[in-house]
Amino acid sequence: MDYHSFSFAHCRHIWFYILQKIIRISAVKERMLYDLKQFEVRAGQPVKLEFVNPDAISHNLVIIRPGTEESVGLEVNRMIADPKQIEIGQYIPETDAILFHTEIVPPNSSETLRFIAPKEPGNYPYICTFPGHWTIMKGVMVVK
Ligand SMILES: [Cu+2]
Repeated sequence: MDYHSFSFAHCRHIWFYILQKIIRISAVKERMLYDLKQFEVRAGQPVKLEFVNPDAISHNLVIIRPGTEESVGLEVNRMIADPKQIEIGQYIPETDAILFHTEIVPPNSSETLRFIAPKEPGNYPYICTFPGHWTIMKGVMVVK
């Protein structure tokens, strides 16, 4: 169940807030890195993830299925070669390998993602799909 199919009535239940995992990840200034390389959540746990970008260039945060880093990255590379995609400027390939993602977050701004962690335990990579970043700018969400 993803966040969007989670009804508001449930969200307002006190247990939702008690069980919710709050994560804050920042881009590292002048480096193509996240300040958090790994975090843990429980399977099916509500997650509030704040992504902060204090850097001078744009970044995003894209959570993908285990083992799909290479294939998503290659699709991003293909998008970069497409002038139409550069104009759109979001670099989110149409693939079910992508579970949750922020928009491209401009310098000195942030975006908060709310989602329900996958039910399947595993290592879910998160990557920045801004052109040229995905091979370096990444981390792992460990679902237990
Ligand atoms: Cu980036």
